[in-house]
Amino acid sequence: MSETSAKTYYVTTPIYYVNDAPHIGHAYTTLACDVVARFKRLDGYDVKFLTGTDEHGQKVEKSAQAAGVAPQAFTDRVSQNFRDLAVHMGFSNDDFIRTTEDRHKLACKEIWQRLFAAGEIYLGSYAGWYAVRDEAFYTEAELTDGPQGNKIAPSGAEVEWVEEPSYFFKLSAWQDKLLAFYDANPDFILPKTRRNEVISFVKGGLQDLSVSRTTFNWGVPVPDDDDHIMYVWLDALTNYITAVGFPETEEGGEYAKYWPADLHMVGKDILRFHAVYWPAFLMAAGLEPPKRVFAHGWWTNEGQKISKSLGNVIDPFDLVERYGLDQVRYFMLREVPFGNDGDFAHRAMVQRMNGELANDYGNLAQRVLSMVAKNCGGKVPTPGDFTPDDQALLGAARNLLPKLRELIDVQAFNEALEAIWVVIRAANGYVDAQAPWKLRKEDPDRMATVLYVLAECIRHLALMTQPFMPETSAKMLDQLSIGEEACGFEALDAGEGALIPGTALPKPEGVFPRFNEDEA
Ligand code: ME8
Repeated sequence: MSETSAKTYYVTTPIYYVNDAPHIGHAYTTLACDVVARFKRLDGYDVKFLTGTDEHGQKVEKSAQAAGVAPQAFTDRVSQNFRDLAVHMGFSNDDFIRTTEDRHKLACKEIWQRLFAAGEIYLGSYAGWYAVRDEAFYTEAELTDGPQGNKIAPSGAEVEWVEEPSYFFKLSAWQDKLLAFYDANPDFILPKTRRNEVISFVKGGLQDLSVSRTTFNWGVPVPDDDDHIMYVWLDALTNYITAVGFPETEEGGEYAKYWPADLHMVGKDILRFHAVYWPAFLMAAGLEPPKRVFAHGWWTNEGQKISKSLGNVIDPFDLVERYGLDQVRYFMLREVPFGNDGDFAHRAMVQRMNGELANDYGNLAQRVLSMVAKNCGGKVPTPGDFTPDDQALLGAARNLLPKLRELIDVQAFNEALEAIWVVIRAANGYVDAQAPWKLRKEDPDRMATVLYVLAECIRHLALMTQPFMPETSAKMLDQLSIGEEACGFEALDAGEGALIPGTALPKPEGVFPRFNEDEA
């Protein structure tokens, strides 16, 4: 493994505000990262997959006050809900960071000191608009008038006027360097439309950014000035380097191994922080910016914007309970081109669950494995020579991996699933065309070959659906008597992992139940 262990991959989710219970947006962002992390691990990479919670700032402090609890006790409680979500959704994160941890405060102090020492931070005073919900500063020009004559941020959040002493980061000085950086790294921001938005925002001119607050104290104190706490976004973004051991950057440590991160996955609403502020902070502190920021879209619920006031927030725990874990994982990544907004509709969920999962994929496996159980003594059949049709199907299955690699590397999950489904549909067409049930009497040797080809095709499919649907793929692989040691993508290569004729197989069982409206 020495050749493959050199390949590393670091993927991160945003760290979630603990003002609220986990919702579909959180589950979605982390799911996308989970699929990438699982894919890369199966493909031989040494992966670090990070998620966690953003626990400082005014928004969290206010939520704690509303709950009548001290902020630390409040964050302890809510942070746990996010850990529970990770378990519930089968997320395979390697670390879970909380910004209230000592390791993180240490990293924040260090990045501050580096910025200060480099002359990138100066003391001044801030007078302007602030939205607590977004934890963001807005210029007058960005605001619109709300229904009561109040000012509203582009996100719809309420803003308040703030005047206080503040440290500033010299963001204005980074405009040209950021534009040069985007230019030199055309895939730094994906999708492309988002990249264009960021570039025009930066071209429009950058103002220095307020990076400390004095009117509350739930945050990391500014080194050498206790009156200030660090702006929650500078604190929060730093989590990505805390988790790889910053300020320890020595050879042999995690920072040297994993930084710069390969992928920061974020929602479209927080792209500016990740694609403008974060690379500027890092470059100003003499550190390397990440390689990619991908901004995904937002979900609506049955066509309606999701909001607490509308009472239509989607609870991921309920979804899994209702439809099944892998079904939900599949739906979320299949339903929309990743990057676009999507709608969570019950009808669409059931259609995919019954059509693509139960009928196309589940039925293929169930039909083939039942025929093997009945007609081949429950053992992997022994194939004869392969016909061009056999070779075409096997070839299609074997050619999938390079395609998936390319698609996963640009976070095109729905296209990756479509590529897998092209092979599933081809396999179903092959079953119908070859009609192995007829061959049983007419030509049992040919039947054995056909069933072998199909079982081998299903092995490929089950291996490649693992990142998306780990539980059901594992069940399918069990039914093919594939041990854990043969579940990595290297088993797809040279044919060494191919099914061995004569291997006893367990009794087949369906793995994708249909959703039955009446029973539900
Ligand atoms: O922004 N559909 O935390 P957060 C899809 N703490 N995604 C959605 C969504 C929806 N309806 N609603 C929200 C923060 N999201 C900061 C991050 S990182 C250094 C700090 C997504 O708890 C949203 O786009 O508000 C964001 O990526 C995440 O869920 C919510 O993050």
